[in-house]
Amino acid sequence: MVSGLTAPLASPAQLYAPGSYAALPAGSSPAAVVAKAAHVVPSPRQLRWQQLELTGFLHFGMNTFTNKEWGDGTESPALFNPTALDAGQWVRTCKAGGIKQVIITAKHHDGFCLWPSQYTEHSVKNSPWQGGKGDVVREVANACHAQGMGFGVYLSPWDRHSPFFGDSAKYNNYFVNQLTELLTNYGRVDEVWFDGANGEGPTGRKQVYDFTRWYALIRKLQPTAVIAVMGPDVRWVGTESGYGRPTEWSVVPTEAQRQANVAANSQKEVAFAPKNMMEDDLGSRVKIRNAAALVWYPAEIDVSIRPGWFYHPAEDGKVKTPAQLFDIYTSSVGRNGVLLLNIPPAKTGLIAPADIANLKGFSKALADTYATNLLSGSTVSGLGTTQTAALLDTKYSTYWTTPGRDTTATLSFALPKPQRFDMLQLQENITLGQRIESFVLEYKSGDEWKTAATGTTVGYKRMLKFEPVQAQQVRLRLTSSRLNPTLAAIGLYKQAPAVASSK
Ligand code: FUL
Repeated sequence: MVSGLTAPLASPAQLYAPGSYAALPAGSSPAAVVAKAAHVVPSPRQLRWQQLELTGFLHFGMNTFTNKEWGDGTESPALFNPTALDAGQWVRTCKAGGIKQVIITAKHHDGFCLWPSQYTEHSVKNSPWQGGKGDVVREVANACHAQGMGFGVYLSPWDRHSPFFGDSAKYNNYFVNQLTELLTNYGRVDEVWFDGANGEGPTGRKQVYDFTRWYALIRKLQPTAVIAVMGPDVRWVGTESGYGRPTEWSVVPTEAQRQANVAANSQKEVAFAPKNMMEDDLGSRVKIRNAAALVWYPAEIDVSIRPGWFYHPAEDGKVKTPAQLFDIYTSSVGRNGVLLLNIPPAKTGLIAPADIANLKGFSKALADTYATNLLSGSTVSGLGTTQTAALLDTKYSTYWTTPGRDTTATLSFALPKPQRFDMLQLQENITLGQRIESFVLEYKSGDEWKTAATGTTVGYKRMLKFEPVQAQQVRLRLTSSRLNPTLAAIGLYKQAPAVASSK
């Protein structure tokens, strides 16, 4: 295995932006470790990615035609023949659902390439689709660029077709050639997704991936792209359920980037059983205390709108409902993560009606829920509340913080009139780091302050749902923070009736 990122990298400067990595000298005191952690910040590419919030996955390829989840690489290119492929429809559907960037499976584990790679015959160029002249990657890239959407590529390291796989040097060259095609021929690429899955098993061919070389190539050809999962910029959350961790730190020990660990926890068989990557948290004080170094490595939560990653006609009745999607959204984006929602096009080359309808219902529920911040117009008071206007001004760049060295604070809100609400949303200004460790939302009922919700981390965005309460006086108590807490936004909302739940 190639050395993980805890071992000295050949060229860390290529991988880490200033400020997104901090070495911890041996013997650092717990307080020194916490202070360092509080100052680690996202790179510009990570910040851009985090602010997308909702991204889309398009699993489409040979498996769509064989009705499988994993192909073995022996499938004939003749099977790939969508009759009405329209990448414009894929991207429009995603955009209407609030998605800001899509990733296409340019090559899945079966090795079949959705673009006419000059380095293999196993591609669309030998399929009947468009007489072998088609290029799915180009159609998706063009549609994204035309519609103002981000564009990303999934390129499976595990390749069950390539004769080079297992002949490490040859395969790494093959992979670099394919990456070069994808990163030079299709305009701007915003995310490169390397899957950790490998089902070869002990009797299979053993391939040593040259990650250092791949990363350097990406940094050179597409410096603004984030490298996800088996990569240094974006961390796989560790589940395919859509539900992130309630306590989610974006600053974690560099050990979390070790590719061997990611691979060990990734899918080994078609049916996925998550292993131990879903530890309660990866970056609390206890978890970082003995780290050699810390890095900004935020969580991406991938989940499919259907049971499978690829389209199967038998799953048309099992598309996640708007209420399920909303619950996933509040438990992924609302837990300091980016949601990567898979919407697999069907064999025709179009996204199926059920997926379109449910996505529409979901985005309508989002718009309805967020139409009104019930704290708008409130009078804000409390200790150290000099820039409270920033809390409600809907601008992310402006923020409130405490004076001096205060790491706790209470912000009180007197609403213009009593309101009924069942969801809290908070945002830290992560350009200054992730700092908040615990908070409580309280409301006044008669003469008594009652607890509506309690939480740990906030990060870029935190949502908490609770039983509906009615109140005119509310307060947020920030009870622990690694450094002066910052808040770019606070909101109270009433969930749209179509999706309301109280988790
Ligand atoms: C997994 C793969 O094995 C699945 O087929 C799918 O692509 C998912 C997103 O990642 O590891």
